[in-house]
Amino acid sequence: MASSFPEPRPSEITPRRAYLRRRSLLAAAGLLGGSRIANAAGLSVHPGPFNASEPLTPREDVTHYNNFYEFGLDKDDPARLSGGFRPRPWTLTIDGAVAKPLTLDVDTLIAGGALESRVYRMRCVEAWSMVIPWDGVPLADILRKAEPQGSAKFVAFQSVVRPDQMPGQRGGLGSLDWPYVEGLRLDEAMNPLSFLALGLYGDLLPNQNGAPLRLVTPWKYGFKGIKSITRITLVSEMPPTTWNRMASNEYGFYANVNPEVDHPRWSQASERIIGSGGFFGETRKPTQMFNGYGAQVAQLYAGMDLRKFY
Ligand SMILES: Nc1nc2c(c(=O)[nH]1)N[C@H]1C(S)=C(S)[C@@H](COP(=O)(O)O)O[C@H]1N2
Ligand SMILES: [Mo]
Repeated sequence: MASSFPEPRPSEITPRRAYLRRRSLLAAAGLLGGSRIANAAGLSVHPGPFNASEPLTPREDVTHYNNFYEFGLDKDDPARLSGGFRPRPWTLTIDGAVAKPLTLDVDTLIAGGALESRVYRMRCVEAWSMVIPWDGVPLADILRKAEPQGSAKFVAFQSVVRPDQMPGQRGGLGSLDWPYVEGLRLDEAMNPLSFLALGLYGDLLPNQNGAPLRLVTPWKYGFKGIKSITRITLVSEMPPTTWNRMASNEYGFYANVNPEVDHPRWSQASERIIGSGGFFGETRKPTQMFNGYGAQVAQLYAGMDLRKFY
């Protein structure tokens, strides 16, 4: 097993005060800022459904506490090391078991003016959580354009491979196999909650959050939310997924948030709320089944043993 993800990394167990101090040192050295320059455009969006009522995680935390191994393993690596990534122009290909294979230009999709905003809870398998305002389009709308055929049972997603722009892809041992891949069952992908995010906090998606577009499935652990997607392929068999390939006893294909099924190395019963740090440190709260989205998704798993299909 080459990589140790997601054994909570030093950046996570670092007391928050020390972490912030480290960040301000980096800022003083001019090492922060990442992609913000390229992403100044405000998006035109309309409010969508399923908005969480919890307080939003501050933008600074959403954009500086990231998992994006293509840019490094530490939480601050993606913001620090993604400034040279060029997410435009960009095309998304949809192929496989579809009547109409498509190649979409992402800027055309954004200019189409149909973006909606959604506030989703996000729960990482490492037992921390955020509440994030995304801007994007329902995944089902995009898949329907390609007209999935009867043989399509699963949806396979693939991230970009650009070792010249992604320092984490240049390392040999100790990293993942590229490209990062993920998958959903077709009915999960068509569920109204499944979302392709193109924006965050009303601006274009920053590089570190998966520019120019990434998946968001808020009832699943964060690692299902594959970033910088280039290809979506409709397939008949369950596709391989990056973390399942790394450690299948720790990360299943479904990856539904489930406080009753612990990770082999830690409890999933509660979560650390990122950005809630005050004088007494960050707050924890109990984790909810399906991250609180059971009303929307529980029927997808009726009759399945969720201890077996984790
Ligand atoms: N391509 C790619 N996608 C990825 C990852 C990654 O390393 N590479 N990390 C995943 C994990 S573990 C999490 S928790 C979320 C983090 O998304 P965020 O940084 O926008 O919060 O992205 C997911 N998508
Ligand atoms: Mo994660």
